[in-house]
Formats: sequence, structure tokens, C-alpha cells
Amino acid sequence: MERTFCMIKPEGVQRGLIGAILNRLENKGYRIVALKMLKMTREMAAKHYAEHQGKPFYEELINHITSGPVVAMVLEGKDVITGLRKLMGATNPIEAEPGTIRGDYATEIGENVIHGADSASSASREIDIYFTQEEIGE
Ligand code: IDP
Ligand code: MG
Repeated sequence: MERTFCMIKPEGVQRGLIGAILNRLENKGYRIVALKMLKMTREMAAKHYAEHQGKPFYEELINHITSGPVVAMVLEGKDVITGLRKLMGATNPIEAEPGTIRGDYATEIGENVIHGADSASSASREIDIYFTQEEIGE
């Protein structure tokens, strides 16, 4: 079984989409191993989005992701890293297919409601930013 890191972004929480998104993840067959709501600090955000530092949208990204509470979780399932990315849809909601989470719930690239780790190394790196070993049952 594979594990990944997933997050409902501030706009998803603010728009009341927590239940709808969790429902889709569980319906797919993924198990929620750990779950918490928190407001990210700028330090956490910089760590999380380190790969984007220096890009034109970086400041906006950090300001936005720290603007309100997010829901962070660890998901477990068969091929969950790739599977979650497919379920999320493309980064830009205009390119995300209907039926995907971003395709169904978003119109703005900066407010695309959900984050999912893009590789096994990102998944373990990101899980460590948000959860202790005890919180994920290890
Ligand atoms: P991902 O979330 O699909 O992995 P990344 O390229 O890792 O996409 O970008 C991280 C987040 O930064 C995106 O989800 C999106 O919210 C935001 N972002 C990416 N590119 C742009 C852009 O060109 N303008 C504004 N925001 C962007
Ligand atoms: Mg990414």
C-alpha cells in the first residue's frame, strides 16, 4: 500500500467543500490515515512550496495558502500518488477534465481547491511537514 499527502486549500475550506472532497477521496477507495485542520505559517508554506521559490506566482501562492485554515491529510491506497493526481485533475482548472475535483469545483489556477503530492519523495517530504510519526500511526 502506498501513502501520499493531500490538502484541501483555504478556498476549499472557506467554500464548504471539505465534506464533498473527502467523500470523493473515500469513495475512490482511499483510506484517510491522518487528518487535521490547521492554519499554515509562512515557514511551513515556504517549506512546502520550496520548489516554486523565485517564480512569478510564488508570493501570491504563499500569501494565499496561509490566508485561512487548510485540511491536511495522509491518504493510503493502491497507487494513491498517481491516482490522487488523476482524481484532482490538471493544475489549471480550465484544463482539468469535468469529473475531476479541480474540473468540477474550480475556475482559477490560484484557487484550485486541492493539493496532492506529485511523487513518492514529495509525499514523504510533505507528510513530515504536517504530521509526526505518532499522528500517522507509526
Ligand atoms: P500542482 O498543485 O498541480 O502540483 P504546481 O505546479 O506544483 O501545481 O503549483 C503549485 C500551486 O501553485 C498550484 O496548485 C497553483 O495553485 C499555484 N500555481 C501554479 N502555477 C501558477 C500560475 O502560473 N499562477 C498562479 N498560481 C499558480
Ligand atoms: Mg505541485
